[in-house]
Amino acid sequence: MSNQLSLPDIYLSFFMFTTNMKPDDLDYRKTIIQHIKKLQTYGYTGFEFPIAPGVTQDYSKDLQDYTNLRCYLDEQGLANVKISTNVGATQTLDPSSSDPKQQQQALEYLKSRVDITAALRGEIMMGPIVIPYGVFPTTDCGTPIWSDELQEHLKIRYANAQPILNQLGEYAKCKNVKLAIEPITHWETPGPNKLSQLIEFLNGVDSKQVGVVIDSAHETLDGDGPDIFKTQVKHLAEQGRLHYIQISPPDRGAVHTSWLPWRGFLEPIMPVYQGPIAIEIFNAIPDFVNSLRLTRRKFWIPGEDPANQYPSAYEIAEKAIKTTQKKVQKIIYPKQK
Ligand code: XLS
Ligand code: ZN
Repeated sequence: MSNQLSLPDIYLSFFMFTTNMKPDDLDYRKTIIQHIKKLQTYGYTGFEFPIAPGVTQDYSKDLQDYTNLRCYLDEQGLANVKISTNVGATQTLDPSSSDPKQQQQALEYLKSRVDITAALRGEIMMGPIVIPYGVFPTTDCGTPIWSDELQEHLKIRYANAQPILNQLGEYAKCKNVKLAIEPITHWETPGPNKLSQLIEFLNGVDSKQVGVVIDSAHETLDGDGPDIFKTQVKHLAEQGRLHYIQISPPDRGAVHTSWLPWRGFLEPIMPVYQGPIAIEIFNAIPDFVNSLRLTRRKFWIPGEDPANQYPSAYEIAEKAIKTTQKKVQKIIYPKQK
């Protein structure tokens, strides 16, 4: 029996190494090349680049820097390497703000990130681009807002953000970039935490350029379980909004030794999704240790850290892709051994 499904591209998130690609840093460019060339030998065909918000808000400089970075990759023989971008809203660049001026600034910022994605020849820009990542709302006196009150608060914020995301979607369409919004666990961010919340949000956004990334870590922690998940994936695929998939274990660490519900997660996805699968591992780099309360050891980074007896970032990345390929293969070709 012939099977129409083919194996997806597998990307690795640069969160294994950094939260900032430092596109104007000529030394770091060489490091990027070193990582990519090594990781290609394991089978990675693309990479997810975190695009740091930057401090200057000089978007034309940012665009030039990332354009130069792409040129450099091309010159180094990496023209075939695919790139997606990981972008977040920030506390001051927040499309869900109730201040129209801030919303416009957020729109300009997010458009600049679409431009960067296109300059990298990327077709997917993903991440928490509706509510700033990790910024938990408080009352004016600083008391945290949770549960029902939080959901009421978020209703207003989502309604604020919907028209902005729609405009961003129209802009991104001209640049051939899909926007994949990520539901993220409540341990990390106030919302959207669940696919159901994001689907409701998207009901108020016309542009189908605006869709979702489903990350297995968040889905496992905050999702609604395998039965509802099936119907959600089907619905999103029918809408043309299933833009991106990330494989990340619940502890955000090593993939090959994790409780990842491969079958329940991938079975509904694989028949309706043709895009790449990105492996996202949060290495214990300084930017993550506090915010994610990482107790585990750092996977030492070749070229940056002294070698030790524990696994390196490369070893973890190699085992992650092998495991993922095996699991995907089992679902696409269930009869093969
Ligand atoms: C997490 C996300 C990522 C960051 C925020 O799963 O993929 O977007 O956490 O930048
Ligand atoms: Zn993710």
